[in-house]
Amino acid sequence: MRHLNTALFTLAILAASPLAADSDLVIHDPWVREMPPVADNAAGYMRIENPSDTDRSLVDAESDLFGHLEIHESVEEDGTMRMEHREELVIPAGGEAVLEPGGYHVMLMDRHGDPLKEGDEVAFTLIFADGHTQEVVAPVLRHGPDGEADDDHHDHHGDHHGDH
Ligand SMILES: [Cu+2]
Repeated sequence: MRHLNTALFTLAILAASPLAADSDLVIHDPWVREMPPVADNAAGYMRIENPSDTDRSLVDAESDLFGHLEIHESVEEDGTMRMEHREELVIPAGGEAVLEPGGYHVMLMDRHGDPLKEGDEVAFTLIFADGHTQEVVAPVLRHGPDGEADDDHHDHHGDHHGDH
């Protein structure tokens, strides 16, 4: 009986730990930019809050709707926006990381299904360096939560993806 109890207790810990880890990061206002019909790639944005006392590091992401996801940062060079692949995005302890047009984003690449349209929702999973994961369900928006203020970035972003 004692062995059985120990086994059950271990299972309970294994089952509970991913949930406990998930709950210490808070995803705010996730959204994915509506795609032009010809595009295979889309960009996802959000704010990730880390109320814990350890730095966390976003290293990857995956989605059933896309073949390949990457962490990108848009950088301006000689007046032109382009995107660079980043190995990680650190969310500092007690702080936050902001993914927004013109900066960091989750790049959803190699679309499997129909292009994303405003009103759709996209589910993807954030993967952290410590092995924990976080599910995100993001609405697809044409202009983002702030309206039209970021349209300049959008145009550059869209142009870049057309080159793929
Ligand atoms: Cu990108």
